[in-house]
Amino acid sequence: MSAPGLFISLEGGEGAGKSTVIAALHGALAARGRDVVVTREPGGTPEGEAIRCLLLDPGQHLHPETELLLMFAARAQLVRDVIQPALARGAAVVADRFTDASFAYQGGGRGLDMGRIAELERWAAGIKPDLTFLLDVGVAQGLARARGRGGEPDRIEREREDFFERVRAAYLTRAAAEPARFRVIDASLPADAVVAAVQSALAAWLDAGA
Ligand code: Z5A
Repeated sequence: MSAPGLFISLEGGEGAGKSTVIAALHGALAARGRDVVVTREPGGTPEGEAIRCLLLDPGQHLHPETELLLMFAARAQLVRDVIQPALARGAAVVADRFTDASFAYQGGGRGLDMGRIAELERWAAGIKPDLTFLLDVGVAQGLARARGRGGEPDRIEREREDFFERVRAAYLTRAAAEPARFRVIDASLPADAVVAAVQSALAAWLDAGA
């Protein structure tokens, strides 16, 4: 019998360092013999990547409701085409963002009703991660890192600092409300310390019988 699937998500604001941590999570799970599938949102399927281009294009003017529905449209496709089939065959899915991002950015950042987002979560996504790492870093520090990467900021990266402060607050509120699912990691630390904290929390969770 194959091992049951594991669904792990990674969340955080700008410059939290998700890319480095994803690679470490992949390595740690593969070292335990897991088949690992990494996804990203918005995107992760051909249809979702097309939606991502629209969402991040600075030339688009999207209403908050449009933005929310497009996030869920891409997610609905990803869940059905990639995540559910992977979990069904016993893989570990590592998601670079999932529905918590919609609560944080569209709920916290844009001020949309959290109850409406919860309805979409039930209907369009239909699943929740088993474990969520929230990489938490102060907004100014995260934005400085993201800007240090160079390149033109996308449509959402062009938001003001107060938007990202609301995003961060909404993430922390969700983490406090669901302590069994969330692990909040201090992402202000150097990258190797962040990776070590995530690996240790993952090992503890797996060893506890996840
Ligand atoms: N969004 C939304 O609004 N609603 C939703 O439902 C979903 C998403 C799913 C695209 O997401 C946008 O969509 C995003 C949220 C929104 N908007 N914004 N803004 P994304 O995940 O594709 O984009 P992102 O958040 O901008 O991710 P990213 O650019 O890949 O960031 P990251 O992975 O967290 O950061 P990084 O590239 O790993 O690190 C940034 C830089 O900092 C880089 O140069 C690193 O070398 C450096 N770094 C990383 N960690 C450290 C540490 N610990 N110390 C020092 N320097 C570091």
